[in-house]
Amino acid sequence: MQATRHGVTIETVQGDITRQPDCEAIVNAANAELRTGGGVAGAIHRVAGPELEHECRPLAPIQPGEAVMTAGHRLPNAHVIHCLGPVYGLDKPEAKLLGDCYRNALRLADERGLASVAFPALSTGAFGYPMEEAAHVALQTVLETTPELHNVQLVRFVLFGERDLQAHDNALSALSGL
Ligand code: AR6
Repeated sequence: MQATRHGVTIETVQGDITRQPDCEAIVNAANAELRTGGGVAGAIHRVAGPELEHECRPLAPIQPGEAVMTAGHRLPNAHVIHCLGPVYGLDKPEAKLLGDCYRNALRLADERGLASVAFPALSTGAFGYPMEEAAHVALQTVLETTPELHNVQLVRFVLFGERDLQAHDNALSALSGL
């Protein structure tokens, strides 16, 4: 599904975040130490190679809601934006912290002049955020941030499963009036 607001196209696809060669940056569902891990972080670090952890070391630790940028190393993307999502039920208020991740990642990409960013569904795996609630926060935040973006023209949500894609499509159509 696709919607365009203020010159920014927001799209949802099913796939793997490490296989988005047409995006200048991909977003990592990071841990505070910016080390490799399970899920998205494991997949990104595996493809990027050990140079990514090396570059991350002086940037850690990060706080929930924060975003930092590195190079993509052996990934097909020039940049990785590392976000620490909230742990559901622990880091509060969850919705504010999850929204901060999307807002801060988009602002960082825009400041660096990037045109395209791909996000996974932050916090919805190991961190336990329910998919429907997380999809609503993610889409709402991206839609709200579009008026302030000068360089970013494409925001892609890359969802692992069919139901995850459906949750994001539902949120996008409800929020954008599609
Ligand atoms: N591409 C797209 N989505 C994926 C991929 C992939 N390759 N792999 C998993 N997902 P998670 P979190 C989905 O756990 O909840 C890590 O161990 C997955 O199905 O990666 O923010 C870190 O080290 C889920 O819907 O991120 C942290 O400690 C979503 O991506 C912690 O987990 C996010 O799942 C971060 O937890």
